[in-house]
Amino acid sequence: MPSLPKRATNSVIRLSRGFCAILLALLICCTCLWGQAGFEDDRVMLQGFYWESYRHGHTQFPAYENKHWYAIVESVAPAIREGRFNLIWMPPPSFAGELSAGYNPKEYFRLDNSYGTFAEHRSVLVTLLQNGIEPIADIVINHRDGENGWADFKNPDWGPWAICRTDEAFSNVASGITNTPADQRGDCEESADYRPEGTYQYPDFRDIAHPDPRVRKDIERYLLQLQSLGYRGWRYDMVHGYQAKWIALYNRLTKPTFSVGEYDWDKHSQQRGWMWETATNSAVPNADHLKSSSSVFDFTSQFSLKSINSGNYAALYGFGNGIGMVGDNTDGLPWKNRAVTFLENHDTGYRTNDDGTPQQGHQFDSFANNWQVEQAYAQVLTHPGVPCVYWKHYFDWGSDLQNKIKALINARKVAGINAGSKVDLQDNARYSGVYAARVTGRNGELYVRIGGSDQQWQPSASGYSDYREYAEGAGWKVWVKLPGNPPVQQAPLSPPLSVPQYRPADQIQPPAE
Ligand SMILES: [Ca+2]
Ligand SMILES: [Ca+2]
Repeated sequence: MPSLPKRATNSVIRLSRGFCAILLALLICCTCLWGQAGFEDDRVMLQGFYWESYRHGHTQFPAYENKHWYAIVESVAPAIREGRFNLIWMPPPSFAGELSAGYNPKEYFRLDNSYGTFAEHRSVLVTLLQNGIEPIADIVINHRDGENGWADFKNPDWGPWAICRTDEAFSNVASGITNTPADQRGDCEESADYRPEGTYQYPDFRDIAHPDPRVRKDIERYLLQLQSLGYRGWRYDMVHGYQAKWIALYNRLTKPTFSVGEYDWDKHSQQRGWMWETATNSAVPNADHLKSSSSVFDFTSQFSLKSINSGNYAALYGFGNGIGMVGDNTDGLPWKNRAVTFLENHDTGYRTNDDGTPQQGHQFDSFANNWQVEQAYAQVLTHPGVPCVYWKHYFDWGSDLQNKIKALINARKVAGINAGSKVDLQDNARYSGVYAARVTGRNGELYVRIGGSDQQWQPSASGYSDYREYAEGAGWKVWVKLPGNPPVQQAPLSPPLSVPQYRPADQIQPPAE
C-alpha cells in the first residue's frame, strides 16, 4: 500500500491476520467472478509492447536497451499496478525464429522468443500476477510458419494435413509441397454467416486447418500450457481468418478471464456477427447471448477519434449515440460491453524497419504527443468499452502524459465507469462547438468535456452540481460526482493474483471438446 501515509499503514497491519485473509479471499473471488464473462467489465488494459519491442536486448540493435523486453516489462510491473491497470496484453509468446515480433509462430510449444528467454518469460508473468495484473497472451493461430521452410512444422509436428488445401503453399513450387495429393491436405474453413466471402487466407504464411481435430487438440494443449505459465486471457490475432465457432470452442475449454479478437479493421458489421458467433453459451437469446462472447477491438472508434486532430468535435457525437462499436446499439444490443477501445497499437502509427527508417504507411503516429493524444484518451478512458492504453503513450511519451492518463484511469475507477456504462451526450456543448458527456458509473457520475474551455461547457451548464475536478489537460477536463461530495479519491490497487504451476505441453491432456 505505497500511497497510504505511515500511520494508516500501521493501523492496517494491526488488523487481525484472519480478517485480512478473509478480505483478500473475497477480493480475489470477486476478481474471478467479474473476469469470467458477463457485462460491465470495469478493467483497464495496457498494451504491453510496440512493434520494435523484440529488438531490445539484441546486439544487432544497439539503439535499444540492453535488456530483453520481458525484463523491461517486469522492471515496471509496480508502476503498471500504480497506474491501476488490470490487464496487460503481452506480445506473441511462441518461438518465431531468431529475431521476430512473433506473428509468424514456428514452434507453438516453445516459449522462449525474441522478447526473452523462457526463464524471463515465466518471471515477468509471475511478477505481473503478484502485482495484481492479468497477463493476456497474443494468440496467433490463423497461420503458422515452418521451421526453416514453408511447411516443415516442428513442436508440435504437423504435416500438410494441417494446412488449408487452398493455401498458397500448394500452388507455389518454392514451398516443396505442391505435389501433396488433395486428400492429404487439410480441410478449409466453410464460409461463415457473418462473412459471406469466406474466411481470410493470409498469403504470407500457412493457413491452419482448424476443422482437423488433431490441429485443435494441439491448439488446446498450447492454450492450457500458456495458462499454466501465467497467462489468464487471450488476444486472438487475425480472427477473420478462421471461424468464430473455433474461438467459442477454445474459450469454452480454457475459460479465459478475458478474450478479444482482432477482426478486419473496417468491417464493422462483420465484427458484430463475429462476436455473436463466439458466444460460449450460444443457446441464450438476446443480450444475454453476448455475455459469453469474445470482445473485439473497436477500430471504428479509433477511426472516428481522429476527427479530434482537426478539432472536429461534432464528429464525436456520431449520429446522436456516440462513436464506434461503443455507440452501436444495432438490434437493441449493448455491443459496447464487448468493445475494446484504443488509440494506437503495434500495427498503427509510427513504425520502423530493422534499419531504423520509417516503414511505408507508418511515417506518423495516429495522434501527436500533444492535445491530440490527451483529448483522445479523455474520450476512451471516460467512455464505455474496455479501454486499452498503448505502452509508448504511458511509458515513453513523458511523465506529463503519463500523469494525465493515470488521473483519467483513477477518475474512471472512482466513478465506477465500466464497459456497459450509460452515456448522455450534452447537446448544449455541441452548440458551443465542443464535446461533452455525462457517463454514469457504479459509484457516481463522470462528466467530460473535450475541446475548448470551461466557458464552452462545464457540468453546471447542464444543471449538474456537487462534483469535483479529477483530471484536466490541453482543452479537456473531467469531473466526478460522488454521494456526499467527498474530496478527490484514489481508486484501490488490485490485490495479488495466484501463480499457477507450469506444465509443459506434452504433459497436458485437453478436456474432450
Ligand atoms: Ca496462407
Ligand atoms: Ca485462415
